[in-house]
Amino acid sequence: FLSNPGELGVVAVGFSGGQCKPGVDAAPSALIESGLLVQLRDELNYKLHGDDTVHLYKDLVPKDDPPFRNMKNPKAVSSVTERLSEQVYSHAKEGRMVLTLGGDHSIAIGTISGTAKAIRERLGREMAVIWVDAHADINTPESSGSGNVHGMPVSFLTGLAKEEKPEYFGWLKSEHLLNLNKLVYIGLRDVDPGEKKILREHGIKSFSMFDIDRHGIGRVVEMALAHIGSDTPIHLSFDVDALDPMWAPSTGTPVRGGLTLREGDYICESVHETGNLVAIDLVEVNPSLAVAENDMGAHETVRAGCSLVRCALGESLL
Ligand code: EXY
Ligand code: MN
Ligand code: MN
Ligand code: MN
Repeated sequence: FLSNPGELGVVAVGFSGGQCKPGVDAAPSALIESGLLVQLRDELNYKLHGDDTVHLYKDLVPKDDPPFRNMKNPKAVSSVTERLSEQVYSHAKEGRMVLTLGGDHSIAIGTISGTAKAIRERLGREMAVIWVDAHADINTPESSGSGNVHGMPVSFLTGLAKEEKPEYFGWLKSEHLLNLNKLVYIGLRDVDPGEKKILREHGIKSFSMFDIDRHGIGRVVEMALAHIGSDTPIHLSFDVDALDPMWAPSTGTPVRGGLTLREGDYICESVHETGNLVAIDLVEVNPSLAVAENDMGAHETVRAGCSLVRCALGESLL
């Protein structure tokens, strides 16, 4: 194992500034209230580190935060992810597996940069990222049509998007960055034209829903892990919208034709089985987006999110 068995750093990030719909900041509390951390402690026998408070980072969100290079809430997202990067780094540096409960997917700028830096220092290695999502989240500020930073984290993390000013992600240094050939996508089905161009030009490894239909989830995960190589530390960043809205309707940008819950769980189980998992993010659960009055969407989505996390942390091991 590349992290100390049974030691888990938990960071709960109640942040929604990477997109425009309120409610995704309430996800960590909803996941925790539904019993996730208690299950990890009592059933999966993890020793949990870190406070059980949900971080809202209110002190880091400026009153005045006008768009910069087309990005919305740029200072807020930059300073929250900078703080989060340090939190994740300090867990990973101690050899703990790190679980981050988001929040929208912009927070991955913080989590992945923090893990990447700690793994470089602790193991002298470059880590890989498995990005499970309906979307590629690799727009640059200039290619983005929405200006929402949750559609851009991968471009900042790989150095495709660069900015010198520290208050606009200039705090990201080379030790925080992810190598483009250590990135693998699974579940893509809504990728912007500009993003397709980036994926193509850089030869980024991606498995879309088309590939999953063609080969089956078992073969796709096998190919994804083969691309990464055995013995490489893995950060799993799981956007709940990778799942079909049938399983996870309460999310900001649902796209039909996605993974079944079982396929999502299988990805998580397989990554756990490698023994190389060093960090996991669960993002984009938005309990306030119910589809109809009284519907069970939020409850089902929270339940699906808990299942993914438990599978990544070894629940299914016999
Ligand atoms: N590609 C679109 C954009 O850049 O706005 C949609 C991004 C949705 C991102 C969600 C969280 O994965
Ligand atoms: Mn995403
Ligand atoms: Mn997504
Ligand atoms: Mn689209």
